[in-house]
Amino acid sequence: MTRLSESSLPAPLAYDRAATTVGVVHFGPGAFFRAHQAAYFDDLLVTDPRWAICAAALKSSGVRDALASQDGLYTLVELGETTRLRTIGAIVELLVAAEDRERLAARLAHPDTRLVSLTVTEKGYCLGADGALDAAHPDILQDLATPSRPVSVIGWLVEGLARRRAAGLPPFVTLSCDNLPANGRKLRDAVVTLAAARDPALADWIAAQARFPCSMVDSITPATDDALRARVLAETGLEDAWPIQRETFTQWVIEDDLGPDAPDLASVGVSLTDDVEAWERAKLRLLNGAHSTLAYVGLMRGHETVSQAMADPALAAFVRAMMTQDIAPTLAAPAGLDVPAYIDALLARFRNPAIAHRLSQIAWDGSQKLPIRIGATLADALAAGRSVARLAVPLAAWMRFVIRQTRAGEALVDPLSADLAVLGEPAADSPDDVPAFLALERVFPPALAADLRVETALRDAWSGLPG
Ligand code: CS2
Repeated sequence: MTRLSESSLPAPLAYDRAATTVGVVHFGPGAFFRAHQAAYFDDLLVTDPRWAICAAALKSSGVRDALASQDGLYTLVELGETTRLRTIGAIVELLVAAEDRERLAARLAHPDTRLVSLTVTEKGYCLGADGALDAAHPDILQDLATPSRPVSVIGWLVEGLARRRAAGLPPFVTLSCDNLPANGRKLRDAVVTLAAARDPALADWIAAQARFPCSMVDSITPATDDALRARVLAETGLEDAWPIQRETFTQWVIEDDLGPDAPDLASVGVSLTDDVEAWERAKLRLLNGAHSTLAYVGLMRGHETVSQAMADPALAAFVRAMMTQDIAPTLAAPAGLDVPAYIDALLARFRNPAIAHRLSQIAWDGSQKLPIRIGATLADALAAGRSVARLAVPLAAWMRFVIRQTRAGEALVDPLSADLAVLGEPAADSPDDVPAFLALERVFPPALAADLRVETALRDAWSGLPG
């Protein structure tokens, strides 16, 4: 079996890889990044060779090990009415931060590196419940003790920026691509806070000179499975250790603050706007909020994938009602976004029969995702005096999911898994468990937890769920 590599490529890429230079360092080379941002840069390289990518994982060597022997190349499979396969060549260097410290630091401090992007998921930001850097986070404590040997992505950004300042170089632009509201501002605050503990002058330099634009990213990307590997082999005749699949739809909206000397991302379909927060909010609350609802409620109703959950008429109707009646009123639509049409388009994307997007994948990290996806909407609805009956349903379903997983001895994929297991083990799986969950401050801000309307809605929602 022939392995995908530069020498086995059946057709040449649309650009000369050997002539590219690394302009981007990306932290978190998971499936989403390879499905989304890397594809945009792959398009950009056709006209501008300065934007090849060095992809860095913090600890895991899985991506490096899979892709290094195929020259960083991988197959991107777009699943829609027609299926499209393309080879992405934008990643020309693969590093593991914990193993390649000096190379990564040098790459961050290289004059050609102008952009550093991140997909490290919500938990990678090491933020507390208030959205500020969690100074008690074990990785942050370590970065405070040994700043030149960072372990967190925040520590790496500070180290990279410190080296650039020492070398008389301008800062790189830091671009968060995670599903967090105001992701760029949160990242800037976290970086400046950590830098201030190291050197106040460095923090001042970052605050004054570095850019941290916010961005909204979107493309549904189910995890790679053996069926995808087999399909790629069948269609290309080449073995690819880690192909990626995603829907055809892809969207990237970036705050128009990339500064001078930025990649011309608009030329490859990226929207640059002054109103990115409104786009982020609409996407996080409608798409991701509906996703998490389909995940926790859908799993309870015996479904495995998003399209199966959408084929359940009662669940599909519930999700639509939640989007139109509970979430949409909390959104100020940005110019160019027709919210009802957006909801219809999202529901159609969820029904995409070409995609098997596992609900269990979306159910990961609920403690991190739910406050952003549902909790914030619920708080707005309370403030406006509207009912929170429907919005309580995904939260109650998550609580029951935690209890059931714990009882079944299934490990929860969640940074709070230990705390959740402590709640799940003695739970009665009855509405009387609600107060114990509400006491989780990392998930439920005290004001929300103390509001009796919330507890009542959660108890009612719990009783209304199946089983
Ligand atoms: C999903 C997202 O896994 C999840 O939690 O809701 O990954 C979702 O598919 C993307 O944000 C779509 O852009």
